[in-house]
Amino acid sequence: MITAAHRELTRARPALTPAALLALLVALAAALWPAATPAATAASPASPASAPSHTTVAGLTVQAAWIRWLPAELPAGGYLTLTNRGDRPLLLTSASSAAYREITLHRTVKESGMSKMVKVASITIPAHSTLDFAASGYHLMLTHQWGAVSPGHFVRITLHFEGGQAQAVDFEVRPPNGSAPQQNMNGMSSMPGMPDMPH
Ligand SMILES: [Cu+2]
Repeated sequence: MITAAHRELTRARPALTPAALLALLVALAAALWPAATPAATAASPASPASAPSHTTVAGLTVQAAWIRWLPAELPAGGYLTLTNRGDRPLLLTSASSAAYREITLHRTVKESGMSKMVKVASITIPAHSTLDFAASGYHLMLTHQWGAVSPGHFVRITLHFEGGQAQAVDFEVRPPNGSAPQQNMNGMSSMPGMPDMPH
């Protein structure tokens, strides 16, 4: 059909100018693009915020980074322990990954005896202190998974701190029960009901 149209055009205008040819090619590309889009999206690690950054933040130590994976592409929770050996507080302001389209900083709070998750703008790790996300009620809420993420994999997430510093962290993906030697209990108590929670 495209070939026929092209022939038609060629016949109608024997003197097809380079400009007209270019316009035709652009139109052709546009017509073909939608079909190519899903595959391109699935394979593409490019999200505006996920430019790989392997910078390390001075004085920061990362331990026990893991993700509670849930089936059916339900939102997953990311947990880790951050130690700030520096003299200034570190302010975690966002996180990004090629594996998830959206990552938000969440805290589980109790309200009228019910626990619910609230979005927080930042998480502070005071100078010379350790913050265990699970124990403190924090988690990274990972939504809109891109591509294959399943238990046994590692997912790289970049933590962005105030002042432009970034730290890439590899999170171990674990099954819904956590199977986590240390974080299991805390993680379990902070996540039930998660899929029903409004965001
Ligand atoms: Cu959450």
